[in-house]
Amino acid sequence: MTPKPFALPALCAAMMLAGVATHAQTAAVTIRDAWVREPMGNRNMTGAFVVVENNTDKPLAIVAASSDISDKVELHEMKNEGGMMQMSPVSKISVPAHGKVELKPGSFHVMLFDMKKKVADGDKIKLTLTLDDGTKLTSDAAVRKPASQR
Ligand SMILES: [Cu+2]
Repeated sequence: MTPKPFALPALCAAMMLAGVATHAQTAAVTIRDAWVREPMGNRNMTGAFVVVENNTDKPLAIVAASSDISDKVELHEMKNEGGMMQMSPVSKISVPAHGKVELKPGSFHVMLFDMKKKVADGDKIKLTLTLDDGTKLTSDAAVRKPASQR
């Protein structure tokens, strides 16, 4: 029995279509490189950082964050005010259409307060961000000691 010569191209086309559809669905908004700063000394609060990419045509915003390790999680911004680094809560963090926002030390970040247990370099916690359109993005965030503290 020899396969029908036209069977293979038809299958390929079907697989390509399926591939494109799946890709478009999963890539609308992505979250990556989540990490948490190892708390300094005996403090039970710290910052969490992540990159959020918006591949859609409409601007989005991060409006809330939550974590399995803390019931008090805030969105923060760190700014240089009169030579002093000050951080303050913000109600949202914009993610431009076809753009990204990088939550990083010295800039926007997620603040975890009253952490339920001590975490150290190598641990993992769950970090969930909620967008203004209702999307929830969850990621495992690795606890790391920043290079400057090693
Ligand atoms: Cu903060």
